[in-house]
Amino acid sequence: MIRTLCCLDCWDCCELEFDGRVKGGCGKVNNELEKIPRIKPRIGEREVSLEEAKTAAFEALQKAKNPLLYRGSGNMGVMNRVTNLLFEKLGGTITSGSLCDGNGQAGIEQGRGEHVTLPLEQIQKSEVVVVWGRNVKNSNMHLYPHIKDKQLIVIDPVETALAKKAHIHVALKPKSDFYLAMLLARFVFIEQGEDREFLQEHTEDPEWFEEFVYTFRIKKTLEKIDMSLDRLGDILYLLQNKKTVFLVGTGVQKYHGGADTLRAIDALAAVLGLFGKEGCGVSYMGESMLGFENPFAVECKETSCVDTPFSAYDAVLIQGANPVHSMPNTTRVERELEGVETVIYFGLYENETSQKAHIVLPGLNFFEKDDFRSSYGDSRCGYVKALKTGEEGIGEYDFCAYAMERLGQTLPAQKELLERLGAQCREENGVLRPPAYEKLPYKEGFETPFEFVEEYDYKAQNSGAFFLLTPKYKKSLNSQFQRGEYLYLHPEAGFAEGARLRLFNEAGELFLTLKHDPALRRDCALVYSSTPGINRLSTHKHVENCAVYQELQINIETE
Ligand SMILES: Nc1nc2c(c(=O)[nH]1)N[C@H]1C(S)=C(S)[C@@H](COP(=O)(O)OP(=O)(O)OC[C@H]3O[C@@H](n4cnc5c(=O)[nH]c(N)nc54)[C@H](O)[C@@H]3O)O[C@H]1N2
Ligand SMILES: Nc1nc2c(c(=O)[nH]1)N[C@H]1C(S)=C(S)[C@@H](COP(=O)(O)OP(=O)(O)OC[C@H]3O[C@@H](n4cnc5c(=O)[nH]c(N)nc54)[C@H](O)[C@@H]3O)O[C@H]1N2
Ligand SMILES: [Mo]
Repeated sequence: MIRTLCCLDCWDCCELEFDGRVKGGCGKVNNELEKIPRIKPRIGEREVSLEEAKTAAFEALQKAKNPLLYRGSGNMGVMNRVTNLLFEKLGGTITSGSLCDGNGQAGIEQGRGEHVTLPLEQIQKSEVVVVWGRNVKNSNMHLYPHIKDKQLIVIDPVETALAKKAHIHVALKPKSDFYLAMLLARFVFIEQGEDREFLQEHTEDPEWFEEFVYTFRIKKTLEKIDMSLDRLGDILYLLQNKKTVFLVGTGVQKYHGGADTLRAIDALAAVLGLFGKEGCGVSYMGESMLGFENPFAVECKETSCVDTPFSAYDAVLIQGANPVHSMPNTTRVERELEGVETVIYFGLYENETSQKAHIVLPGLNFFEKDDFRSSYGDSRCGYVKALKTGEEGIGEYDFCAYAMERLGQTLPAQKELLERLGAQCREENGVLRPPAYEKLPYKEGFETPFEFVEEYDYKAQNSGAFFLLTPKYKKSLNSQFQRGEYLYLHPEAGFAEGARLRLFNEAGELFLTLKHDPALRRDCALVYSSTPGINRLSTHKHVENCAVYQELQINIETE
């Protein structure tokens, strides 16, 4: 029996057992990971041997004046980062920024300083759970059993499966979370429900913040959120003197104001005194390598992963990513990649990006290589054990070891690198804890007093009739596995089910078939993020070096 950890890019960090068959994990791991045919090595149109693809990939990078490494999050194993060491030696460029949670992370750090992950044990001890823009039943399904019997408040424009079971569902207008947090804070002060002691001890200028929240006028703000005063009262009633956790997801921060929104949610939590107390806290995606001495940290030139100017590079190694689908503004990405002499796709499956590649180097999946897994949602990490040998591709370590040898350089042994990571963790009841793990984060307060959000100068910049929501799909893992294919609208949004519709905005257009879904607001169009072409409708502009996928609204017409 082999025990290992799932490496899919997910909040959960599931333990798997293998005795010829995989046990544990989700359907994607059990049913799909190995069913999709592995991409074949090729150079141009010609299928070649793995050896030839490896040689060609290395030689293209070596010969390039200006090589770029573009790595995605196809595999959460830390060893994937070993390509950094190669690019440092090549004098190449790597990317910085985030397609994912960066906006929210920036907001949290502005308020709290270091962002320490809220451990599962605290969530388990809570009485009230506020699920704020996180689709637990789709994207974080292994958390569900731990919260299903709590008092649930779901804040989501969509009536998700979880919202249907919740005590309160606020189907707010997208992008209005900042205002909701401010208004709730205002009412907590009005009802004198604030945690005075906590505010005085751990926050900077709480009197100023109290005045600030009073500047949000009640009626006007309720309209912005599209919520009734009664609803607000219901939420406040549930939150009174209860152990409360906020489970915040990426949904609230796919906008220009995303960092401030996280800061506002944190501010509300501070007013209620939810930090450093048992069964309380704010959970959001954390930095998975926080506190680690990272053997793959390098000094390289960097460029943004959001609006990467690919054509400025003569060779690009795309590793564990599908940027032609996943990056914002697909039309721009395609144009940029056309200007690159050699695009190398180092991945598992045929997809939008492999179609644009000059060299295809098949990789190995996480069943086929030893690794070390850190996590952004779960306060655990651990060794990942190869369950079988992969014949159809090459692992990141082996490719880099080969390339370094040809450069006359050596790479530390894989085992040594993995042990360097493991040695920094501590074991607790059979679970490996990362160096930054704290049982009760912020128990001693923050490094410096909590800084309240001071302004919100976000203005809607576009005039599309529908907000475009692009959440995660249950059957996909980003663009891997089964892809989404439909547009979803409320039955009363004005279009007939089955219609072929044109979605468009200033970034581009996309044609999709309509399905009705009464769980949606009438002003929202939902297209799962794995749906081919979805990012023809998003902007490559960014804040905090993070993509803002839901910033642009869309119009819809019959084809
Ligand atoms: N099955 C599956 N699981 C996944 C993934 C996957 O592709 N498939 N991807 C993984 C990855 S990379 C990530 S980053 C995580 C992300 O996991 P989540 O944070 O759950 O991200 P999303 O599914 O994009 O959005 C969550 C919710 O936000 C809501 N939402 C949208 N706009 C707003 C808004 O303005 N305000 C509020 N309050 N809510 C809003 C959406 O309706 C949705 O229900 O999931 C991971 N897990
Ligand atoms: N419109 C819209 N777009 C989004 C989002 C959204 O919410 N809305 N979400 C964004 C988010 S949160 C994220 S995280 C990004 C994700 O975007 P990407 O990082 O591009 O993720 P994937 O689409 O899953 O592509 C991963 C690829 O990695 C390959 N792969 C898997 N395992 C390995 C491995 O071990 N080694 C190698 N070499 N390759 C491997 C597979 O072939 C797979 O196709 O997408 C973003 N794009
Ligand atoms: Mo993500």
